[in-house]
Amino acid sequence: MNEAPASTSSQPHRNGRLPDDWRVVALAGGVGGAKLATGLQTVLPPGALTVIVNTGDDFEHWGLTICPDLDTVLYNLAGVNNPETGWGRADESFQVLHTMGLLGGEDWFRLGDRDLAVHLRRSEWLRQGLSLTEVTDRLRRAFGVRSTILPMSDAPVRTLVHTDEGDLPFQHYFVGRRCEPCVIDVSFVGAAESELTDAAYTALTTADVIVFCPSNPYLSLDPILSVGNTRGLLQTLHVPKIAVAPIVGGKAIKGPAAKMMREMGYPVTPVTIAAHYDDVIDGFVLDQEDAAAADHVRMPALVTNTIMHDADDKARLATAVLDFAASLMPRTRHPAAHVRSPAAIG
Ligand code: FO1
Repeated sequence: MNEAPASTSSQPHRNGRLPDDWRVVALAGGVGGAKLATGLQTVLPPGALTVIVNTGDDFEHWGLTICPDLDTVLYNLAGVNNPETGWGRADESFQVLHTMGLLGGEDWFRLGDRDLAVHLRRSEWLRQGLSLTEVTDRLRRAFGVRSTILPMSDAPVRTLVHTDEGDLPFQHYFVGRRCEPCVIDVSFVGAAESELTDAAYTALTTADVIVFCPSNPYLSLDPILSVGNTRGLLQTLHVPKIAVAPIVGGKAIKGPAAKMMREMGYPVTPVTIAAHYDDVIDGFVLDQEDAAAADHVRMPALVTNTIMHDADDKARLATAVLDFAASLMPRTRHPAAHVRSPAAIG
């Protein structure tokens, strides 16, 4: 089966400074991460991209295992995502959800009919004893996606949002309560005891470039960094590690990142994001609207247009990120010789 209506595999890949055989790993959450991952897939040679995806948003619903971020990345890389929401399928219907509501079932989380088939199949394969990594790869192949998609962990990790209304499981905070409660802190239940999958570990330790996609740092990328000793592992990897700011002009590109930052007492600027990743990245990309903030980022910074409306925007940003990574290469490959440029220190 190939569910993808149109593979992007025929698109030419970039001819920048990055060698063709480089392996790129993207760390991604939901919609923002999936957009940049799609751009990276477009501009890289087939098979060069691996996306390690947050599974802290996963939950059990209708007796099924739902993995929203894995599915968002899958649908975007396959080109079958809903372009308005960024999550879920295009050309979706909601007959099952409607009937579920009529039967008194839970209908606050909008599972579409096409989407539901993925949850049914995933849950069936998990019950048969396959790992989430194996299930995700089966789905990837079925949808004709040429990039590797990996869950951060095969063991359950569940994001818990500590709010002024008490502790809320992630989807109850995000969808059920529309991110309205005031966030005090976030924790990742099971993360410390779990570990990166072998596939994710190998991808990271053999990567030539690691990209932190413009996902919510606190809800989407922190869960990945919190799995076992992933943060410590990243600190030891001397390849360009580039983060793209999800905050532009004092607002989140999408989702509750800016609101959460205010609630947790952080200035809503890309500088806060760069500082958050300070120990694990060596390059930072921020939007041209925030050009002045680049002077306050304590590492090499690239100022560019980070807004991704369409496929060209995604490819353009991906190319800019990869070229920036290539420009950092000599310094990061030889950390002893790493000299920060005075202009970038600010
Ligand atoms: N987000 C919503 O805001 N409302 C929904 O009803 C909803 C349903 C949904 C179904 C499948 C799926 O894969 C994602 C879905 N999302 C929905 C998105 C999801 O909750 C969030 O985007 C992520 O978990 C955050 O990255």
